[in-house]
This record gives sequence, C-alpha cells and structure tokens, in this order.
Amino acid sequence: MKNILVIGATGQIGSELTMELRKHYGNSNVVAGYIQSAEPTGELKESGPCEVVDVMDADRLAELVRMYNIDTIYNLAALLSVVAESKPQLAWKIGIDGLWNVLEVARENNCAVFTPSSIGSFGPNTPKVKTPQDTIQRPKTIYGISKVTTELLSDYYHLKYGVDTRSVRFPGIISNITLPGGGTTDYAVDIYYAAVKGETFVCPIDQGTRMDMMYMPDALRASIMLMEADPAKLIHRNAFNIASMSFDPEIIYHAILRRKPDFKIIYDLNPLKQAIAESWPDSLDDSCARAEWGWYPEYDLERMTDDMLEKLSIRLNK
Ligand code: AKB
Repeated sequence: MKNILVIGATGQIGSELTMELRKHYGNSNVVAGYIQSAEPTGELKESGPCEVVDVMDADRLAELVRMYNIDTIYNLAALLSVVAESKPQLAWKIGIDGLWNVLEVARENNCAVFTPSSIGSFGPNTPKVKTPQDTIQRPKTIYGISKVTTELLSDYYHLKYGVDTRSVRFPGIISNITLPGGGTTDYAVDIYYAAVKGETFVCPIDQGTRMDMMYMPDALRASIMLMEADPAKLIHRNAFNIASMSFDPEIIYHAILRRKPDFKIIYDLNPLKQAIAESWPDSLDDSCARAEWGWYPEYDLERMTDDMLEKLSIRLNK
C-alpha cells in the first residue's frame, strides 16, 4: 500500500492529481500538502488528510513524511513560465532549493519522488520537430533553467543515493476543472472558456506557433503510470518526453469552430508569451516513454474538444 504526499496539492495539476491518487490508493493514504495562502476547499478538503507544508520548510516536510509514513512524494511546487520571469529568484528558490529539501527527506526516509519537468526545459537551439528524448537543453527562461536543473538533480540523487526519482516533461495541460495561472500555454484553456461563454477570443500567441499540449486526464494517467512502472525497464528517469497533440492557435480555433460556427478569434500578441512559445519545441518524440513504461495518450484534439465543450457548458451553465 502506498502512502503519498502531494506537495502543491491545491495547484493546477495538484488539485486534480490528489483526487485521482485518492481514487487509486484510498482517500486516507494521500495527504494533500498545501501552503497557508492556498487552502483546499470542497471535495479535496473533505475527502482525505490535508496538511500545511511549504517546500521551503525542510523540518515540516520531514515531520509529515514520518507522521504519515510516506513512501512516495509528488512534488508539484513551482511557478509557471510567465510568472517565473517576473520573480526569477523565487522561481529558483521554490523549484531548486525546495527540490533539495524534498530529495533529502526522500533519501533519509526511502521515498520515491516525482517532480515534473516541462517542454520549457528545451530552448531555441533544441531540434523543434519531434524533439528527441536526449537532445540539446539550453533554455533561456528561468523556468526552463530550473526545470533542466530539476532533471539533473533528480538523476543525481538516483545515481548517487539510489533515490527512486522519476519524471515527465509535461506539455501545456488543458483541463475543464482547474485553471492554469501564469503559463505560456494558458491560451489553450482560455479559448474554450471564451467559446462556451460566446465571447470573441483574444489570442496572445501568434498563428503558426505550435506547442505540445495534453488533456488533464492523460497527464494524471502519465504521472501515476510512471510511478507504477517496473524500475528494471527504465533506461531514462528524469525526465521522459510525453506527447498527445501539437497545435497552433488556428488549429485549436478551427476544432472549436466546427462545433461552434459563430466563434471568433482575434490576435493581440503578448510579446513575452510569444518569445517563450517560439523558444519551445513544436512537438515532442515520446517513443522512450512508450517503450520503457508503456505510455500512450487517450485524447487527441478532437476528443478533448468534445469533452471540454461538453463539461464546460454544464459547469458554466451555458
Ligand atoms: C507553462 O506554460 O508554463 C506550462 C508548461 C508548458 O510548462 N504550462
């Protein structure tokens, strides 16, 4: 039986991952760790243990790991790419000083650790199309720099101390439940809200700028599948390319337009977001994840669009 601590359990991925983990492993075996200013509410709060924990507080982390006999840590504490550019030192502190704390407590208490990386770990001189698993990683953003460091430090703890660290490089994550905040790929969520509300969508990313994206249910499946994978089959660890769809604003717009013929898009580019997006790959090659732990996506753009529009219409009462 696993005992899991999710750090950042009220964030974009954390809130949904915590609920999914509770379904898999039992409510009482998954502790939702949150920072004081982001208290859980509703089902997340009611369905299982919740504890205040800041990734910067090593003592509290160790206390919780011992109190709940934790054997697996999902470390989701991070600032997203755009917000990190306005607070680079904080982004590093949370991403890397925080990661040291997590890795140390994992080493001392024999925990497995999942700390996600991102398509943001690649940079402008990375091969752009079908980006290979092992390739050039020279990102220009503090987000990317901290993600590459996360990958290296996690591998280091595995090689030097035998800590069971594993990770994926998440594409932009699209969900009908949790809103992202401060990312470059946020437009791909916002566009569905505009469509369902009957508004014209003002797109901050230019036509022709492709990025990899993934529907939240696939992102959750990937996180759990990787941590369940047979370690003997893992050649790579930190971090696996995973992929399910790649599109630019026009492609997603037309997918929505086929279902909502009055929907309109206009472009008003955000220079920072655009520059970051242009420095990221168009699409990732996820063949290592497929070969080493059986990864496959269940949602493509069409299936995701049907589901997003249906679920959001119900939730927004439109
Ligand atoms: C962001 O846009 O910052 C994130 C990511 C792709 O890592 N969604």
